[in-house]
Parts: sequence; C-alpha cells; structure tokens
Amino acid sequence: MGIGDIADGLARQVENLGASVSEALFEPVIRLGVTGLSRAGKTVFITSLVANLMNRGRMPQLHAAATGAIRAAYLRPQPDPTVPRFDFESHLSALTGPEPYWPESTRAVSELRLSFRVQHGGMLGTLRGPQTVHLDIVDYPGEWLLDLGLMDKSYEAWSAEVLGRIEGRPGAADYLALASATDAAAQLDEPVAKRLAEVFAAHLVQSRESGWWDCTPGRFLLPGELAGSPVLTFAPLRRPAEASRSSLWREMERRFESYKSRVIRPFFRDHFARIDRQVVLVDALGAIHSGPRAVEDMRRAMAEILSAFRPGRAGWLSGLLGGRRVERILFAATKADHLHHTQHPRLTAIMEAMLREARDRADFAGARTAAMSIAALRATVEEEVAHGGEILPCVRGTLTDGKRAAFYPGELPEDPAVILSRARAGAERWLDADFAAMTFAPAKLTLKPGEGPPHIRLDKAAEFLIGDRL
Ligand SMILES: Nc1nc2c(ncn2[C@@H]2O[C@H](COP(=O)(O)OP(=O)(O)OP(=O)(O)O)[C@@H](O)[C@H]2O)c(=O)[nH]1
Ligand SMILES: [Mg+2]
Repeated sequence: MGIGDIADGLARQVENLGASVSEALFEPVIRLGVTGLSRAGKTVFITSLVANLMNRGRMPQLHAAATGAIRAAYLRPQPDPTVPRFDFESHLSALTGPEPYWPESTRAVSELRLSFRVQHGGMLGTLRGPQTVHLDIVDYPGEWLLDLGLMDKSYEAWSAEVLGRIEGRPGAADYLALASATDAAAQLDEPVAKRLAEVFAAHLVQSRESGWWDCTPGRFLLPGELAGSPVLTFAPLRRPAEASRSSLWREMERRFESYKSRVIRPFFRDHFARIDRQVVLVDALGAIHSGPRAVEDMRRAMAEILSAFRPGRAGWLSGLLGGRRVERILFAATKADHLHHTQHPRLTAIMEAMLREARDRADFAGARTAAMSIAALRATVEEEVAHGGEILPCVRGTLTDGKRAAFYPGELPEDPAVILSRARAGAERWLDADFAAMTFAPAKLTLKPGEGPPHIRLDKAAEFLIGDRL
C-alpha cells in the first residue's frame, strides 16, 4: 500500500466520521415503533406506509406531502447494523406483483430507515434550506410488550395467577392436569420440565389462536433461536410446602428469573427504550368476530400495553428510559377494508371507547393517544347488494381461491357500549348479531407513477404519528 492509498483511506475515514457527526447533530431522527399481536397487520402496514411515503400521490392527509414540503423520500442504511433489516422490497413485491399475495409471517424485531428531504415554504423555510429527517421504523411483536407484566412478579406469584386464570381456555385442561400430577418438590428431572413447558406452550398457542391476548411469556409463542433452551423450559406450578435447592420448583424459579433478566430486559433496553412514536395495530374485527370474550381480553391488553408506555412506571424501566418517553401512541384497527365505509365510524368509535377505558385503567397520562380504523392495503371495493328487499352495504374482493365474492360482515352497533358491556359481562355470544370474518387476497394493482398502493386512512395515521416532525 502506497502513501497515497493510506492518505486516501484516512481521508475517507474522516469523511465518514464527519458524516456521522453532522448527522447526529443536525439531522433529526424519529423512531417509530410498530407493534401488534401476530397477524395484526404489522408487515403489511410498514410495507404500504413506506411505499406510500416514497410515492405520495395517495397521501393527501399527510400535510407535508400535500404541501410538497417533502421533496424526496429514500431508503438509507439503518443505524443498528446488528438488527435484521425489514425486508421491504420482498414484501412490496409480494403485495404488488402480478400475482399478489400476503407476505409471510415475521417473527422477530426488524428495522428500516427511510430518510426525507424536506423543504418548507415561506421565508423561514427558504432561509433554513432543505433538511434531512430520518424515520427509523422498528417492527416488534406485541407479544414481547405484554411480557412487561412479568417483570415485577415472582415465579410464585406468576404461577398462582396463571393457574387461576387459564381454566376453561383451549388446552388448559391438559396443562392443569399435568401440573397437578407433578410433584414440584421432587428433584429436577429434565424430561419432566420439558414436558411441562411443552404442554404449557401448546396451551398458549391454542389460546392465542382462539383470540386470547394475555398469552405470556411471549417467547413461548415466538421462540426464535431460544427454542429448546432452559430459559424457555419452565411453566407455572403450585408451590410445594418445602422445596430443596435441587427441586423442580427451585429450578423453575431460576429459569423464570433468567427469562426476565435475559429475555425481557434486553428487549426493553435495546429496542423499546428508544422509541419516540408508537403505533399499536389491532385486529379488532377479528376479535369481534371471535366473540365477547376476545373483545374483553383485547380491552385488557390495551390497558396493559398502555401501561408499558406510562412515564414513571417500574424503577428498572425508568432507569432504562432515562427520562425519555413516547410522545404519541396510535391504536389502529386494521383491515377496515372488510367493512363498507358507512360502518367505519362505528369501528372507530369502538376503538375510541376501548382506548378511553384503557387510559383510565392504566391511569395513563403523558403521551398523546388516538384511535383510528385503517386499511394499510385496500383489498376490496364497495358494493350495494339488494337482499330480501334490503340494500346491504357490502365489500367485494378476491378470495384466497381466486373467486370474486361480495361480503357483508354484519352490522356493528352505533353505540360502542353495546359491544363493550356485553364483553365486560363475560357473555359467550353477541346478543342478536354475528360478525363474520373473511380473508381476501390482495387485489391486483396497476399503479400510476407517483402513486403508492391503495389504502384507507394511512395518510391520516402518518400525519398523527410523524406529521409534526416533517
Ligand atoms: N384486507 C386486508 N387484509 C389485511 C390488511 N393488512 C393485513 N391483512 C391480513 O392480515 C394478515 C396478516 O398481516 P401481516 O401484515 O402479515 O401481519 P403481522 O402482524 O406482520 O403478522 P406476523 O408477522 O405473523 O406477526 C395478512 O396476511 C392479511 O390476510 C389490510 O390492510 N387489508
Ligand atoms: Mg409480520
């Protein structure tokens, strides 16, 4: 290597350093957390949001897009090189290709950086010149957020609570039978521990599939590379009168504590602690379809999620947050394209009522919150169908088998209390109506230049989440 090469290398290093320093000093970064339980619509939301921010023809409600202040938006390398990148390109081509399909399920944290070139009008804007604003989008499973509730519980308290709560839920009978046949005071026998964890995890998975939310520990549902490790090989047991150091009970207790310190805590430290804005996606229509118990459960989960964002919560969390806090939280009911627009205000009203209750329940103050109903990718068109002398407001789309069909999901009540009070009363079924669910395939699209994929109120959601920072 010659002197020239070295000098060149040095210059480049300094250049890089210079770039990162100026970036840190002058280029604001918004960290937007996107979460929701599995299948809530996170991947579709991020993909469509980014596509619509890059091609802003369908974003009139995003002020900075409507005024033309956003001159350009482009993908840039993300700041955290060890976090998987959100695979935007593959997801977009799945959704907008010639044979569109929904993206595969994603099971971990991922991240994507979108950078904006912003130039405001007026004298101040002209004086300031163009600015760069970075939007770091962090996608993480809502299941991990709910784990926060475990942090201030001992293994004993958690066990008692879970064993008391799960009776009657799918797969719980098997687990409860196994747990009561197990001697927790006996010496640890690994196959016994493994069997307990497996049957308990199977119950969690089944409960989750039938619409229950509080299915913690979250990694039992999404184990990733931790599958089979001791930190996931525990389950709730009744406390025995006495337990020696080498007993099953003590070992379960140690594993529960490791789960807290080695799984939950690092997630909050590495990902959660740096979020400024948060959107929580909720498949509210899916829950309504599943019935009152799923709705009640969803309402409780919303309170629990909010309490994760409550300033001045548990000491260890405040320590991690170091005075930072999330400024805005949006609860969005996804897949609103399953409903004719005449019913959207009702869905929004249900979300708003739930959010109000969740705020009260979590004694939440601080961040601005909002509730909306949206569709990140509109898969249907509206249609009025005559049926038995009535006109039904339907939506029409392509089913997963390729056939086209019109669909009437049922009528949401005008007063959200009708849904919520029945849910709170622990009813098995809705009183006089049932709400059907249907899965549509994404529609085939022909996008004009400058247009992102069709959506419902994604621009309004973006305005609430990041509009003030652009
Ligand atoms: N009609 C319609 N369906 C949607 C929309 N968004 C999501 N879906 C449906 O919901 C499913 C789940 O969406 P994803 O975006 O993959 O959900 P996710 O939260 O990323 O799910 P996981 O990765 O499994 O946690 C999709 O396969 C679609 O069937 C939407 O805007 N409209
Ligand atoms: Mg996903």
